Amino acid sequence: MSVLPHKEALSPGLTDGRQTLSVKTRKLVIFGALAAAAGFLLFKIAPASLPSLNNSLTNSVSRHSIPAQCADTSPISTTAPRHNVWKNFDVEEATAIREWLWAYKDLNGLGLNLTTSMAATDLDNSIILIENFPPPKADVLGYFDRDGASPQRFAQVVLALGAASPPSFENYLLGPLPEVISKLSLGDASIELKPLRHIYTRPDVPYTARLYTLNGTFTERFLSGASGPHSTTQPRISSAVVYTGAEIHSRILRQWFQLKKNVPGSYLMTLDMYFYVDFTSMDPSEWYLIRMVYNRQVFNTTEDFLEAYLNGTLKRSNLPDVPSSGEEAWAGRERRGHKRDLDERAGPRQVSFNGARYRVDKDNQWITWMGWSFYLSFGRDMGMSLWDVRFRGERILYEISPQEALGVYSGSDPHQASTVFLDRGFGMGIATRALIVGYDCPYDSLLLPATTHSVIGTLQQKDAICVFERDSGKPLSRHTGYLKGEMGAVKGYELVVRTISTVGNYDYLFDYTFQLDGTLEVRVSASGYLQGAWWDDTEMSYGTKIRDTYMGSIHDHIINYKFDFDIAGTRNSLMAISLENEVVEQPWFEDDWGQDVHQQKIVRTMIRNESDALLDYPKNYEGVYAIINEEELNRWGYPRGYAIHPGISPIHLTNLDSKRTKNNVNFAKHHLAVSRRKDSEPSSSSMWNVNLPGAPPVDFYEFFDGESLEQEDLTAWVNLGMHHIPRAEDSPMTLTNIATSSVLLTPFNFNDWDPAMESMNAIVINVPEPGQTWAGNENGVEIEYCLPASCRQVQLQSFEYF
Ligand SMILES: *[C@@H]1O[C@H](CO)[C@@H](O)[C@H](O)[C@H]1NC(C)=O
Ligand SMILES: *[C@@H]1O[C@H](CO)[C@@H](O)[C@H](O)[C@H]1NC(C)=O
Ligand SMILES: *[C@@H]1O[C@H](CO)[C@@H](O)[C@H](O)[C@H]1NC(C)=O
Ligand SMILES: *[C@@H]1O[C@H](CO)[C@@H](O)[C@H](O)[C@H]1NC(C)=O
Ligand SMILES: *[C@@H]1O[C@H](CO)[C@@H](O)[C@H](O)[C@H]1NC(C)=O
Ligand SMILES: [Cu+2]
Repeated sequence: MSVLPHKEALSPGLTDGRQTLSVKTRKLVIFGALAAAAGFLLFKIAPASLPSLNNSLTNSVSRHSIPAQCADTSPISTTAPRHNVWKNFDVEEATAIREWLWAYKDLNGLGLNLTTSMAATDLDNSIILIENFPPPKADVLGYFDRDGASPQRFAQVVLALGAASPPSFENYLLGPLPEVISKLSLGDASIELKPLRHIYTRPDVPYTARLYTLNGTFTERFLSGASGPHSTTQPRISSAVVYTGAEIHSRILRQWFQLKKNVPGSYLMTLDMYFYVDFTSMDPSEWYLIRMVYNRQVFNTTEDFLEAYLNGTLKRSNLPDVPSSGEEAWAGRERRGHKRDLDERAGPRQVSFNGARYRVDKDNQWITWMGWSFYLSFGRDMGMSLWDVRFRGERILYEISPQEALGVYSGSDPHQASTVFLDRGFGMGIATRALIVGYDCPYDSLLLPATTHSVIGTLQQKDAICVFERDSGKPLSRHTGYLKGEMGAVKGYELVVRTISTVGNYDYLFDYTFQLDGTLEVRVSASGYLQGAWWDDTEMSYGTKIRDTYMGSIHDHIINYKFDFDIAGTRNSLMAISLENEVVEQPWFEDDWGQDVHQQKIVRTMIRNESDALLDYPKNYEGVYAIINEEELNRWGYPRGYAIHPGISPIHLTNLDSKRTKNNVNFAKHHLAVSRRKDSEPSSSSMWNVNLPGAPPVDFYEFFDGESLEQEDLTAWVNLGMHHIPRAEDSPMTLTNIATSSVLLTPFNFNDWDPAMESMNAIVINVPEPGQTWAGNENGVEIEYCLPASCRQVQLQSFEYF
């Protein structure tokens, strides 16, 4: 292969836009040394505009030698110090557990009477969850910190008992599991299947809490087949279907439907027609329409509606928006509008020229970077969690995990005004989709898989988690100064771990960003489609019109996180640091201004009682909360601590009095809360909270029962979120720059000084002696001059979708 024909082959490709160009780039790398010259040229000119192609070629050749291929940027493998006790079961293990459950007989010789999950209806018993149950913390600390035995493992098994009477959901703990779980055998008498109730604040989970499957017969009967791939409309549901009040034994399951156009972007294109249906019966033939609403007119039956239509008394609403020609795909993602200057070029991409700077134990999903280390786990309800998060060898957090994603809507129509989504019910873990590499995460990301075993079976999502290091684009610290050692900067490198969960219309980006000074930023961002509504003038106060007949409805998002801090051990306390104003008199002030001084002061208060630990950030952020260890002091005598520092939009729920969120979203009603950490209080919500607002399986307020917070193991429950006031630019999709919220967990006298000063990727500049030139000390770290691998193309052939 000679260079010349290759160049000729390239030229036409270059004019065909980015995709052709990238393919060629990749080939060149493969062709190796002979083609390297051309490869280098191409790489250098790739971002340049086409007319100057020939000039660039000649100039580059004469100026530079050809760099070698960069070192491999794959992460360096390592071995976790302990095995990951939180990792979910693999396929073999889950299969063994499933087989055990199928074969199980109780003392009376009765089995579980299971039907295969995929084939099961509401009337059958089926497995809806098999998941690794986190071992008691004490056992894990024994194993991790005191060389104790590896904790016994248990599976959490959730069954839908539709064939039981009364039907219900039942949680079980199965175990202790054998060391090799895939060798689980029914004959092992020590293995038990026991009800798991201690993690809930009510004893039972009624069957009305179910997420039923819409039965085709039903849509045929009431919606005249207004559903299915060839229909012009499709039904969409609101949530919070069971109004229980405070009644534990409510047996009602009702839900509003709204019709939407069955075209791409249908989430935005709702129609002015609503159905209120009773789904309480487990026999779909007994489901019934309570009433329907059209153009603010209420009908008890579809026949009444039809009669009003035929006898001419029906007040018609406007015809749904008809897009003008060329605008039909307004709700899709196809590019539209003018080309912007230079936009035919690919933008910058980050390259780790010197190779990856993190290590990974893929089997244990354990990652280390710049003094940080952590394990990952993955579950059906909320997706990814982080465990045993350490900085410079010290555990900072035992667990970080999202708990719930709440969406509460308002409107002047029945659907919007009754929408409450708690996405844990749908399963944000099983809603985690393959990442679009190069878009969702940089090309050089490490991709990790996620496995869940739920009602939809075993789901192995290959590229579910990405890990990458990035340059934050600004120094973490810097100064311009003139005395020795004053001038310089530390680069702001960060390690990001990300997953994206698409729950119906919305996409949630979960980010954990580790920083060099020991700060961990936790952030959630949203994109995807708004929940659209039908626009008419009565909706003015409840959202924003985005087409002639469509609008986005106002809503709150609240995402609750669990932060199980261990600051210098598990004995921790909660400190509120606040600012107050004072007026003091000082003898040395006496002339023009008088002797009194108006200034602020720091007030440090210990919050000793759980009952006082439902907290809001102070007005104007005048203060901060910190988890501290009163017995472990830094060199200057302060208790070592970590502060919970509000980032962007650290909100709580606006509407605190809705009956639809009476007791099931109590975690959302303050900015944050701190409770005693307990194995029996693992989560602030549950997959059934959504449907049991009055008496939910987890009532968060019950965690706050007056226990002492003085030098105890503490958990902080922190909310992120957004008051989403829709705007025209939410169409077609919400933007992650504004729809974002964050909190920073940041050292607060944890150290004696800034530990990021350890960083070698830093410069010190000294003012030269007269006659000398400026020089900087960069600790010998040099950026390699090398040819990076070509961008990984978006591997759509292996893109997983279901
Ligand atoms: C087993 O479940 C089926 C429904 O799947 C039900 O019809 C049957 O009565 C159940 N059998 C027992 C013994 O409970
Ligand atoms: C819907 O319910 C009817 C009545 O119980 C049942 O016969 C039918 O099989 C169900 N259809 C689906 C798709 O589940
Ligand atoms: C609709 O049903 C309600 C409750 O059953 C009843 O009070 C009302 O009169 C009915 N309306 C009409 C128009 O039939
Ligand atoms: C038309 O039909 C509606 C709905 O059934 C009924 O309430 C109304 O009385 C009817 N009006 C006339 C004029 O027939
Ligand atoms: C916390 O406060 C409650 C209510 O004032 C009180 O009953 C309880 O004894 C206090 N707990 C402790 C540990 O002081
Ligand atoms: Cu929103």
